[in-house]
Amino acid sequence: MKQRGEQDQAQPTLTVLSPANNSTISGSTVEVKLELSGDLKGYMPHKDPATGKGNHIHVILDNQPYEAYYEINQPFELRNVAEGKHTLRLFPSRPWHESFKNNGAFEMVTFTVKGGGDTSKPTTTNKGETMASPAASPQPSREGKDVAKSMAGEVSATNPLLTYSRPKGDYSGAEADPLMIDFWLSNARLRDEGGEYRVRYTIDGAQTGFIDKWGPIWLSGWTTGKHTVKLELIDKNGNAVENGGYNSTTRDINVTR
Ligand SMILES: [Cu+2]
Repeated sequence: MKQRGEQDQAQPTLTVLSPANNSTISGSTVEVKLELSGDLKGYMPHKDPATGKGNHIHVILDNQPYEAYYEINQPFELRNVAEGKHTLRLFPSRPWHESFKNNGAFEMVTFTVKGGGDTSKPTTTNKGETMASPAASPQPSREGKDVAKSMAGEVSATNPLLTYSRPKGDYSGAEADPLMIDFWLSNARLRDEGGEYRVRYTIDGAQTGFIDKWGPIWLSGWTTGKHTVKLELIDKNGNAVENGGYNSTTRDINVTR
């Protein structure tokens, strides 16, 4: 903590240079380029090679689990993106994956991919004859991810929007106890902060609780094995708030010892 200085009190402002909002991208590789400004207090994404940890940006294609982007002076490649309309949601995060929640930290852009698909497979004619071989592999030094197939939801950038961040994936040992639940909230205030909304979490389809103040919560007592975590945005009448399907998200996680 001493080494980190004041950076956890930073107020980073994120700007998406690429893909531009409402742009069209040719081909299935989408280059993400970002700029950080504002009151950074020394905050800068970077992975420490020794520990494999560090500040990073959470990059969310459509409503898939986020990818971590560490070296923002180089582009991050989303590879094998399907043809069609997509959203990208991004926000800076600390080494322990807790997001910055100040104004300006969150960005959402919508873009369209033309000629996307599975470029690892050769292009073939309708008779199955190979026309072209797969392109050369991307430079291994470039950060990026082969993404799963997904499309954008019919999402409004001005309506209440809940963006699921953590937990996701695999946790082992001390990492799994406790586990942090963290999310981004746009265009909505929670009940204990002068608003009318609540975030409902449901663990394994059964154990339910509410978050009424925007911040991470930590839950203990995870048994070894698979679990589901669902986050939903709930209005004052107790109903789920719809926004392109993004306001109700379930992730599978796996806890090992
Ligand atoms: Cu993270």
